[in-house]
Amino acid sequence: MEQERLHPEATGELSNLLYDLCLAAKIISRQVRRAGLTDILGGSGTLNVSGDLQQKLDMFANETVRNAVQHTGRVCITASEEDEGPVVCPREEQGKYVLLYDPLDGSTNIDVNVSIGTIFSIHRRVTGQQEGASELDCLQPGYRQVAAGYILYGSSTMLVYTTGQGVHGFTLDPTIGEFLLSHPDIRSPDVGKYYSVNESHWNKWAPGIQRVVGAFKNGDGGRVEAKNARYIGSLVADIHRNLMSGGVFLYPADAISPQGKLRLLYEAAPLAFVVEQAGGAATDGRRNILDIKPTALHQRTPLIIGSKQDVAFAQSVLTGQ
Ligand code: AFP
Repeated sequence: MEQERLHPEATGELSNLLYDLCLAAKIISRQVRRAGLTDILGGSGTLNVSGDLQQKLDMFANETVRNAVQHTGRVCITASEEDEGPVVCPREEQGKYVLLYDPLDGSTNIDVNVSIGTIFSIHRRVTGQQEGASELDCLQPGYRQVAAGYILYGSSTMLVYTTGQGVHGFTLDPTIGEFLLSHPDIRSPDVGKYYSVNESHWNKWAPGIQRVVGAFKNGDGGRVEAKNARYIGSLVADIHRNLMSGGVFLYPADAISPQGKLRLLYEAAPLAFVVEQAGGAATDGRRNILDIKPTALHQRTPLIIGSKQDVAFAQSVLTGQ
């Protein structure tokens, strides 16, 4: 609301959309906190469009986010990592925003009580009222996002978001059921103390990536100091830790996945917007993640993201500069 006041032209719709997402986050958080007590752990028996086994909580979160925004008149279309195609809102209810989201990232960690998260990305629609919303609204480069963020279901539940005016963190106070501003204006250190990567893929990486990860591990003749390793396997949790403490996260391409594993629209672009707004950077090895023009909803991208100087070092090695 404070930031909305900086924009006299603002109608309040974006703030209300963020409130809708907060409501979804509270419902998902409640369910995550009770997982294990209720029959909601485990696989649902279905695969998502990327071939991953869908967990029951994945599907619950997917529906919860969509239901929270679909009939509000603020959104015209939604697309989720868990659905094959976009879901267009009823024509008479189509609003001016587009919501892309990963409802529950890190689903292999659900059953073992490790932090998981929801990621969201908001664009302004590009289609007109006449033609109606379509996939075109979803296929926009990351630099056009009007807001992005994540909800982390960790030791506490946190909402971290940006609208392009810095990054702000809110912690859910379960006693009053509200997100309270706990981390205003989050800044990421320029050089990180952690590197986060799944090193079991080492033998499948190209020599450039091996050199980058080797440098983060052992140091590189004064260009990079050796770092400590931390890898949770839940992107939101790994990014959040590195954002707060300084660090670099890598999910590179490898011989089996030439585009890496992570999705551009639901994971890489929104997190890149957050991390850049906190003073960090994100690249696919050659290009700024926010400059990539998507051609498919479920497009994947290699991702190196985090403290600015560490990301710059990785990119300089990978581009041979
Ligand atoms: P799931 O949602 O299928 O668990 O994938 C999580 C994820 O997309 C991301 O959150 C992690 O950083 C990454 O995959 C972990 O992948 P690896 O298991 O290959 O390290």
